[in-house]
Amino acid sequence: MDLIERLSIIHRERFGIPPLHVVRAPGRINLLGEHVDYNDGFVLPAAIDRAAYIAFSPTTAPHSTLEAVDFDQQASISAETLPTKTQIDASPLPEWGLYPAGVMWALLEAKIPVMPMNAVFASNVPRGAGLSSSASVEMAFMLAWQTLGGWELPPMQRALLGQKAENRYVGVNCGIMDQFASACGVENKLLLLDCRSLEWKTLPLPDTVSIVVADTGVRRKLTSGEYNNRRAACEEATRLLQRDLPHVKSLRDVNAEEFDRLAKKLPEEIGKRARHVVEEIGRVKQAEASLEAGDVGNFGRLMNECHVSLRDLYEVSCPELDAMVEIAQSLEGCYGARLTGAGFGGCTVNLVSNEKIEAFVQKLAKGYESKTGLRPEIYITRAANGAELVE
Ligand code: NG1
Repeated sequence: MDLIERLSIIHRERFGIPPLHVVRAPGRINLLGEHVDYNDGFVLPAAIDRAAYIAFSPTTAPHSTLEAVDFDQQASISAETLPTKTQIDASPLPEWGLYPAGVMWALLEAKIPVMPMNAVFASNVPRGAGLSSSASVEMAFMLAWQTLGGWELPPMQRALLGQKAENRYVGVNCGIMDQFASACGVENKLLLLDCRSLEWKTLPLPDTVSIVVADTGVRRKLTSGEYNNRRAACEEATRLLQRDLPHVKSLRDVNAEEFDRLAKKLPEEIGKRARHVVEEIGRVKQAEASLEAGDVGNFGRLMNECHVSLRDLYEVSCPELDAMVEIAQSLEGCYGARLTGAGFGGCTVNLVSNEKIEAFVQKLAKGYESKTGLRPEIYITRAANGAELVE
């Protein structure tokens, strides 16, 4: 039984009627431009064919009742319970409930009406794997409330409100990339986003290659501390570079030559973090030209360089991610492989020739298991549409 059918059955069981609608909002992979969204840089993600799904209907109750099928838990929330992060019975909101509650909070802050609903939801985006499961849940709830509310916001506006929910309600200081990809994804296309101006366009991925996601099975720990610490290093680098380059507002404004000239003035660790960001933004610009010219070879090389930089300069990899990348890069048909998302565990993303894909998946799984003793989950994915009404 597929997920939508299952959700519809559960909705009927819980609420006595079939759902009025079903929405889906995808997770994402990022092909290039890692840890640059919060430095006003350029990113190159794609929405994927794994998503959060919500089956829902309006209710005359004054609150929304939400059931997370993956956790087998329910939570009831309303505008009154938002400030205390509790439910209508005053019990604390479960952690998963922070995402829909955050979306409701961000909508109300923007003076957008939120209609009470009964909803059941589930996701096949693995959690904590660098595939933006949280952004997909936020974008799915945003679309569900839009569908019931009779208002309509452009996808980028929904992404911005989702980011606000995550930053200010959930308390994760993320950039815009994840919500953007989940809201704005386009089937079979990569998305090039300027995280400063928020202008974006699609880029083609030749149909001779596929995207393979390899989950190390290692879940990141202590990430928010490490993530915030990397952000702080970038802010510090910006502040120090401003002494010589007063026009600089973020690392996005520093070019490679300027950085080479001034790097010695930075403390070693700050210099390494900033070098990754400056060079990574340069790589995304090169990637744009490579993809427009259909040069997958060069694009793959840029992905490989990105992994080295994340491993050695930004220091957000881990032995399992390095093993997965190293094995992938040694296999026939692999153009590029690197960790995707924040790092410290989770998934790698691989660009692989369609002709070699079956052997690639098999050999990567075998090689990784014999090296680490862990059984990875490896799947071929394709670039999918952003959040949409399915029924
Ligand atoms: P993931 O791995 O999806 O948590 C995080 C940030 C992104 C971006 C990447 C690194 C969150 C929710 N998202 O992604 O905004 O900065 O790391 O490129 O923290």
